[in-house]
Amino acid sequence: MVERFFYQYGTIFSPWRNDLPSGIFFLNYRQNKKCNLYRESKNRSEQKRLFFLLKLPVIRFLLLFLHFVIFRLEMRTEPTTYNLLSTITFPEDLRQLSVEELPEVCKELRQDIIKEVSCNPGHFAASLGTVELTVALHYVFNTPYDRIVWDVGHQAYGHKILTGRREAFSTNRKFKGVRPFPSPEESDYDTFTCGHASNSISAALGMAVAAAEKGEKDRHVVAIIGDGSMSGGLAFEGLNNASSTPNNLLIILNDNDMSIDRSVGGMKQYLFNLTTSNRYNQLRFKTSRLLFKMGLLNEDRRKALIRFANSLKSMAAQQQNIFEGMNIRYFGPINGHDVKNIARVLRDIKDMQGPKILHLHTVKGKGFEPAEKNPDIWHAPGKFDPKTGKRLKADTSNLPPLYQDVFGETLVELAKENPRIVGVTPAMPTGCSMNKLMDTMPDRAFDVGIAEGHAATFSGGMAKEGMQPFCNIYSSFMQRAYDNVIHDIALLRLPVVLCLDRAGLVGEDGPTHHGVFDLAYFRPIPNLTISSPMDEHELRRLMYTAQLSDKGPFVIRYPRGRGVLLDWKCPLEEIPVGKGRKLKEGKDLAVITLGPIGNVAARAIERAEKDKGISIAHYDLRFLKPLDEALLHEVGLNFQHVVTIEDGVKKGGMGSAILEFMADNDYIPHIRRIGVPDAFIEHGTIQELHHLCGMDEEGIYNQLIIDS
Ligand SMILES: Cc1ncc(C[n+]2csc(CCOP(=O)(O)OP(=O)(O)O)c2C)c(N)n1
Repeated sequence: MVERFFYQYGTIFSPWRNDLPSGIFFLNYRQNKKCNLYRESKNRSEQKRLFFLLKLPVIRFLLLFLHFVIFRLEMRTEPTTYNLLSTITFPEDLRQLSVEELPEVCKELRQDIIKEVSCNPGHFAASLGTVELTVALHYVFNTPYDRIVWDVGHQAYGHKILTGRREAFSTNRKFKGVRPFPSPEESDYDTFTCGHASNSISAALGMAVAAAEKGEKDRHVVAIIGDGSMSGGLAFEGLNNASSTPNNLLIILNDNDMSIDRSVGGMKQYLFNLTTSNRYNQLRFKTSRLLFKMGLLNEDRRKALIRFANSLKSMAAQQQNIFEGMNIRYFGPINGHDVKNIARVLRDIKDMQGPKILHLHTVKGKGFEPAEKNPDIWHAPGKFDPKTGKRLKADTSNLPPLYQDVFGETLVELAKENPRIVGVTPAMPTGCSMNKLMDTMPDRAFDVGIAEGHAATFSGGMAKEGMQPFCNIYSSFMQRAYDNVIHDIALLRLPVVLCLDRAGLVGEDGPTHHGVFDLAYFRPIPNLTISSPMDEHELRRLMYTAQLSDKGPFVIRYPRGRGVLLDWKCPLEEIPVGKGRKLKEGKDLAVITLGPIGNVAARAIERAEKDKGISIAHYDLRFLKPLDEALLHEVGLNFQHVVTIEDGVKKGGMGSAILEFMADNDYIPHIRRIGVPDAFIEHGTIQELHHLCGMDEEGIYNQLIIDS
């Protein structure tokens, strides 16, 4: 209303309009014209009128200021327009409403998500696509007694808002605030760990079977999984088991044809082609219910009948429904944005015996036009203007590049020279900048879907046949491919370059996404080379080195975010494998670092030397495996005090390797290890978390001066 008033009465220079410069110019032009008129005007009333006109810009400015204040207040306080949402604290409140009121709840919920995420960034488009589903689920099911298991959990913002966290939602993803993904430690409505894709079916099946074991016949369990996550191997394992274990699990397939980037692979095509008629399913459901009531059908006969009906249907449609082929009853596809219909269908099917799947078609980013048009960009868009959809991006032109972009650009450069190079990514082409290779050489880059284990083994297969794969997997998701790396790559010493993006603490995505275990989990594996660059030049040189002949499996880990060099395009040169560098001489203390945290350590060393007059040597180890034994002998022989610093868990990582080396070689320096402690680290900015773990400049400095 306020907005409309000001637009109507001429706030030419409204901050929400893009035409600010031209607006001001227009104003100045009119102003000059009026001044001349004033000077030339003869009678008093005309002068009065023109005087008022001259004051208009001032009045306008005051009105604009008022407008701005009101707008800020509106953004901060509870909008009065939330007639229904403001009455819902928990799903019990939602369940008091009539079905007719649900569309309004959805509208307000969507508005709230847009408002909140625009100023407190997080995952966005996925939650807009599940608004209707979320409302219908909490309306129909008796949550939290009934269990809802979200897959990944990036689509569950609506769920958080409806389950007691509406007020706190402005702290979403902030240090000590609402967690980035549903977590049972935060709420009873969050039933399982969320973060890594494709686990919902297995977890929910476990819960459904547990409920049956405990005799809790009235407890329902629902898994919600996206089409992208459905492509993960774990989801298929869950489906396979669900089809043969007695259970009443309901799986909801949230099909928006998107992963973070566009969905890929056969499952996507399959879902697209699925032509099962909604009417047919409705008819079959109603008939079987009638037959049950008449006593003509029981559970045993039902299964045989379903199989018979499925085969008839497949014959008619000339297509087998993959789910029904597994004895999982299939419903849909239905419109995922018709909340009343979803609620009705859920009511109809919730008490059916046996596993079932409901297929929803949804639009990622629904209700926010820019997000509907570009759901990949709007997966996690950063801050934006909720009215215009303009993303508020900081000027990064004078900043060092993102490590992921250095990877992406260098890969293209290398691939141009080496025809054996191919790129492999499990569903993260944009996230790891493999899209650069995809754009330049589409036939040499492979997005294999959310399938980390497969990505590793697939790379192994290509390497076996003479290709040189660069397989890029986020450090925390690489946990999924542990056996594949040992069994399908390391054992045969296949030359796969495993690039671990997002290694170290990653910030707001929290404990499920921190890439802190890789050094510890890869270190015991024979045949692996494990490296971490301290800066962009080192990353490029390591990538170059890794693809030279006979290097075997080669791990390169680097963090989320930006490097330290503006001029990052150095010549590509070989680095001797297993060779670290002495960055600085010193007498009193040796600091050994691995990876970019070495830059923070260098600053702390400089301060400590200045403040305390101590002399500190600094070594960049570069390779965790093989260890630079000459470098470590030098340290063991010359230093009583050693500090190791790594952006990974202390237990089993680089510090542990150095402790072992010193013990094995009878050196007895006092070793202080800086790294991630033996705990799951919460979410917050990377700076906050480094501070928490004593890994920021201050924390390192304090450790360095302890013995001085
Ligand atoms: C094991 C694993 N690999 C990769 C990711 C990164 N990731 C987060 S969301 C997402 C896309 C999920 O797609 P879908 O399940 O279809 O959900 P949508 O975003 O389309 O709603 C991916 C790849 C992850 N969370 N877990």
